[in-house]
Amino acid sequence: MKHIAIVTVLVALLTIVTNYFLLSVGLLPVEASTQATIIDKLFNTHFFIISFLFSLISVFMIYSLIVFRNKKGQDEDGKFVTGSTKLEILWTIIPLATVISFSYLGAKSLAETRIINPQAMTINVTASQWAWSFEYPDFEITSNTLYLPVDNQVNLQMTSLDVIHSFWVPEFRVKQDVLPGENLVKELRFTPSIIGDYTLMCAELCGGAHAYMNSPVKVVSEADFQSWVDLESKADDLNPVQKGEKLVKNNGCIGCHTLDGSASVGPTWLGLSGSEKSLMDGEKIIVDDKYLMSSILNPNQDIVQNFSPNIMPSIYADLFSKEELEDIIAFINSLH
Ligand code: HEC
Ligand SMILES: [Cu+2]
Repeated sequence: MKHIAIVTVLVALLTIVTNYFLLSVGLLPVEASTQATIIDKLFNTHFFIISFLFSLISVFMIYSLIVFRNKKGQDEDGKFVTGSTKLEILWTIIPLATVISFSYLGAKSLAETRIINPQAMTINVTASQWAWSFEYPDFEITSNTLYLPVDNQVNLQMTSLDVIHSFWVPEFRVKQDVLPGENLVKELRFTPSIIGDYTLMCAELCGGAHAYMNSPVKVVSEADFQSWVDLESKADDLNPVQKGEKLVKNNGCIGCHTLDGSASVGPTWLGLSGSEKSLMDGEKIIVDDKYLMSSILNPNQDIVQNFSPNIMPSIYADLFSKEELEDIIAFINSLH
């Protein structure tokens, strides 16, 4: 009985210490959505159970190793113990009850994170290799930064143009795979609760530049959101270069092309126009508007040396109007 009392005290102490360590080591980033609070409650319960099980096993093991060691000169066989029905019933019922209560807690929390607010703002999210684009149908705005008004539920309607991607902002805790296919729209709802800058990451390995498939997320006050909407809605007054810049940033080109001369999946656009380029078939050309236009419309026609064919999507002929293509080319021409 003395041993059981000592072990119980040791298990309790080690559980508290381990749990304190797990909570203070900063495993989870800040809780920045109402859903995060619900999910972290689950996480914290798990941390506690993990600490308890860890302590239970290691204390029993180490205590037995030390206290019940063979004394010097003691070499007879140990006591022979057959099964204990009492113990076996106990260690079946306790884990079973634990697992069942967790499934209840899990289902309840999942339902809580999915409560629908009919006033939620809808945003259409499009993922592609390797960029995110956000369309706000209420305001006719398309952006490559996800702007969210604080304390308002958003309803993301998400689809992919190519492969499976996954929407994940660690601070919001919720995550949703984004699937390709005409009618495969995936929904994700959450309510950001802390004003600040976050990063959206793709959480599904989706090809060469997957690791760079990040987008800024800005949670702002209601007033700041309104002024952003007003500013973006004036986009019609932009000149062609500014329009082109918006188009390339909103349509994923920057996932593969850089604007600062550094290498990426595709050639950089800095100093592109007017430069001499070697193509894969050995031909040399001077980059002009005509070449740029055909590079965007038929990416597999002229392949730039040292770059791979069949990487740049052939979807832009359908995606852009002639005017938009000219804006894009004006923007590329402005990069010197
Ligand atoms: C998935 C990656 C990817 C995306 C997205 C992409 N490109 Fe490309 N792009 C490439 C690659 C790789 C090349 C080089 C091979 C070739 O010539 O097709 C290229 C070549 C080009 C060239 C010729 C460049 C040169 O140096 O001669 C232009 C212009 C271009 N892309 C424009 C665009 C525009 C505009 C968009 C967005 C509307 C875009 N690309 C989106 C990968 C991409
Ligand atoms: Cu991705």
